[in-house]
Amino acid sequence: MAMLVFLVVLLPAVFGSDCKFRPVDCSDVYNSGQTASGIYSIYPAGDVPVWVHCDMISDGKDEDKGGWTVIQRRMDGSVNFYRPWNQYKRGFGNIESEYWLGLENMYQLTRNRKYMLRVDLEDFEGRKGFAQYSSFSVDCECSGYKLHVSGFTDGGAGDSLTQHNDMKFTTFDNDQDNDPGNCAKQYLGGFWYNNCHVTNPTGVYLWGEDATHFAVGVVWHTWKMNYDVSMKSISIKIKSVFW
Ligand SMILES: [Ca+2]
Repeated sequence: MAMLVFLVVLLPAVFGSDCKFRPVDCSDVYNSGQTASGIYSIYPAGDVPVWVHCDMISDGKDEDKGGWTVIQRRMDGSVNFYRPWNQYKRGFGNIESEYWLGLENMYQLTRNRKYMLRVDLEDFEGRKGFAQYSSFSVDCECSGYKLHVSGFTDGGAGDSLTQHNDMKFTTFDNDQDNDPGNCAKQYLGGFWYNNCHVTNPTGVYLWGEDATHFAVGVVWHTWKMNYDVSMKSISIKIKSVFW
């Protein structure tokens, strides 16, 4: 009897009212036995499906493998990231190549579960580095989608994100940064700009080093120590943790 009550109470929460499996994030996908990297639909807010790339193979410690929900990816310059607030809010791009998951989805995910974050980087010489953070969350739109990130672990790329902790999100049409001007307009992206940045993941896709316009590229400054160097690829991913 106890087991029956348990099933009746729990199953609708896990599978939804129509008994369809609704993973909240890629950890749920991974834990359901789907352990191949690729495109899956997740339900960050419980009802509306969102397509996302799940990274099931990011290396590191065993407990860090699998179940990473990719929230941003650059790899070939195929998508323009200089976009207005509403698009950063909802998400944009091509799920098979470059995309931004959307601030509202990030908020919905991180309001209900605790997440860690990992940034995987590759330069045009084929070198790789990463940075990992034990805690990541995004506040509601009513708080400017403020970023909370902490607990840095170095994977060779250094810490370019902690300086953006507690910043609100800024786009060219919504200036919430600490600069007298608009950092999104100056550096041609949309980000949790401070005054203004040490990383610019949504900047202009440049093919390596280019000093034509200062710091507008896909910069991760603590790795290259050079604002003119743009990454070949960057993948920012989050994974729910339980403690
Ligand atoms: Ca400003």
